[in-house]
Amino acid sequence: MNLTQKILKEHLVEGEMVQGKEVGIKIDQVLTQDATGTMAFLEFEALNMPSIHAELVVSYVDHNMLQTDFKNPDDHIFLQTAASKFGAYFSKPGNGICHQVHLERFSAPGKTLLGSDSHTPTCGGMSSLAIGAGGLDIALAMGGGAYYFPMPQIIGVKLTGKLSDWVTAKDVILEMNRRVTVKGGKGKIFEYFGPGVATLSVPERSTITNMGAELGATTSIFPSDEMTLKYLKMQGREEVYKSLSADSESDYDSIIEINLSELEPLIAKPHSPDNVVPIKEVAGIKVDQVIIGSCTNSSFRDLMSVASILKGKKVASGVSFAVVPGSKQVYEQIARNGALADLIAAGARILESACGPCIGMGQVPRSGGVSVRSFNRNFKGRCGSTDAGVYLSSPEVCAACALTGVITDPRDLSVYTEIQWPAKLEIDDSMILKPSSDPENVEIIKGPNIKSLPEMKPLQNTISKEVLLKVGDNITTDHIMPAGAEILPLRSNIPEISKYTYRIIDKEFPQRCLEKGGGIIIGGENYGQGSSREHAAIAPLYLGIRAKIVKSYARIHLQNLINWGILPLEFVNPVDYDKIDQGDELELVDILNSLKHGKPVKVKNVTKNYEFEAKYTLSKRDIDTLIVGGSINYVKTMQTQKITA
Ligand code: MIC
Ligand code: SF4
Repeated sequence: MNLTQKILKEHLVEGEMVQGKEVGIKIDQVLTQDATGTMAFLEFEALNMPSIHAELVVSYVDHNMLQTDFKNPDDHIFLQTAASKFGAYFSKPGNGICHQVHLERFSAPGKTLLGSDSHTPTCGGMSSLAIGAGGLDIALAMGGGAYYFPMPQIIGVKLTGKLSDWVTAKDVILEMNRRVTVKGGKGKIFEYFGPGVATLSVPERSTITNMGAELGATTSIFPSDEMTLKYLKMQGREEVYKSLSADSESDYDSIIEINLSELEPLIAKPHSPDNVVPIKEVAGIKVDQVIIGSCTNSSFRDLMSVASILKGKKVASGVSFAVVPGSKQVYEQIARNGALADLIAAGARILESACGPCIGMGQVPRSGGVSVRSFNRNFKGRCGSTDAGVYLSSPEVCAACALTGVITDPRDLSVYTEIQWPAKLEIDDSMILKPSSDPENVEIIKGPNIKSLPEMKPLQNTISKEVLLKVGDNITTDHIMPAGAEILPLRSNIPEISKYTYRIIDKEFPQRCLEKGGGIIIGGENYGQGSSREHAAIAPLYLGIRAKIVKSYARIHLQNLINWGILPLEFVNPVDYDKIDQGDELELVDILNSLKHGKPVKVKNVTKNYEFEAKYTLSKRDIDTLIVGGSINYVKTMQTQKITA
């Protein structure tokens, strides 16, 4: 067996490990972050679950960090009290980005981890089977429920050779993005193996598995070996170590080979993480801003490398340069060993440990500006400006650009220095709070920004509605429900946040939905790629969207639509996509019967007077969930059935 199959087998509670068939797995660890966590905990409450049953649940605060009014601090205290009452650990604001902290302090080889964030696969670098999901799936897993998903194909990624100086783990995943594209990983798990693996440290492996999210993959994973043990020892957690790997090469559905020695520094151009070219193709472009940080590249290794490049030098006059340490541990470590002083002396603006600019929380580039970042996503508008161009590259490339003021191949810089890791890192878990030992007496504090969940209604047999929006391929959840400093604080207030739905594409969309009493959305390939935010399903639901018809869906968004009772249909014939226009009146008939019998749904275009068929990729559980109006209703129905039985 390969490593993925081994972990899945050990956690399988339902189904068969046959590609495409639904499997249910036991989840050992759960992580939430504040921007999705408020919903996850409200949903956990709505499901009437008295307390947490998963082995470990950690609630992180890392996204909504700006406290410009009461909203974000209200969310923080809600999350802190809810964690304390229900039995979760709480990582305080300032302790770091969920994925970085989880990797350092909690992840363990062979564990399953479900996280309400699409970059949860970061812990795949620690040999965890780590999957991102929407809030409702998270709420169920916190209660001890299984996580269901279609059994993916397992793709082996064989690494040979060794990275040359100035070529990094980021270049490995950028190369994967270049080859596989943002939609090529759907329904796949990428499992790394081969002699090159041993040359990569755990944080480097985690850079690769983190940005595997940008392939649309279910997750990515590395074996657990001497490097894993070394990292766990530095974290003082060697007791969780176990050696894990695949049995043999022949165990993969297919194999991709990457010779690390042949890679060169790469960069993703605006506005997609798969728009990857060798750095020399864009070298010389003037740069206005450089930022190092995000869950992809903000580890001790990354910041030490940047500090050693900048030591004794100054950032170019035209560049605004910011550094965002990934965790308190990283921050404290570089402060104590002097690297922070080197960064400050070079002219860096040091931010608190958080997602920050990666999610548009500050540091928006100037109009038409060029920003080079060590992040994982450069979707249009995500940085807070729709006309700025964001490039994604390694911390080393970022440092080179900061020094010269233009896009620069770091190989043109000075001599390369190896990073020296200490035998043991600064360990201080005082910002991770344990759950209360007296939960009965903990009061959950809900400020005025925390509103209740929208009502979920059973699916109707006929939907007769207008097409209120038609969009193209690769629409991201950042398009559907943008983030940023203005909108993110509304994550626990659906009526308010719904006013921003599709804002980047069509500002009038929410108003149109309200005027028309809801409608249908038409989309292209890979619809809903990117983040796990279920607000991209809940806000349209609140506006009256009950069905979408697209060419294909991204994994997490599809599950979020099902969980919230929005009918996710797909075109059988792509030509039908071309024939529909925004404003057409569609009639979806005999929906319930079609779903129950596994038949396509008939759609009549009333405006243009023709009919076509729409298909769906849904398991029996998904269909039952949709019919009753989403996961909360489904679980309640199951609970009632159990009681009456
Ligand atoms: C992101 O990187 O887009 C986010 C913000 O971390 C999201 C979660 C969210 O929208 O809250 C993700 O990746 O899932
Ligand atoms: Fe935070 Fe950015 Fe990572 Fe998302 S991708 S978890 S916003 S650092």
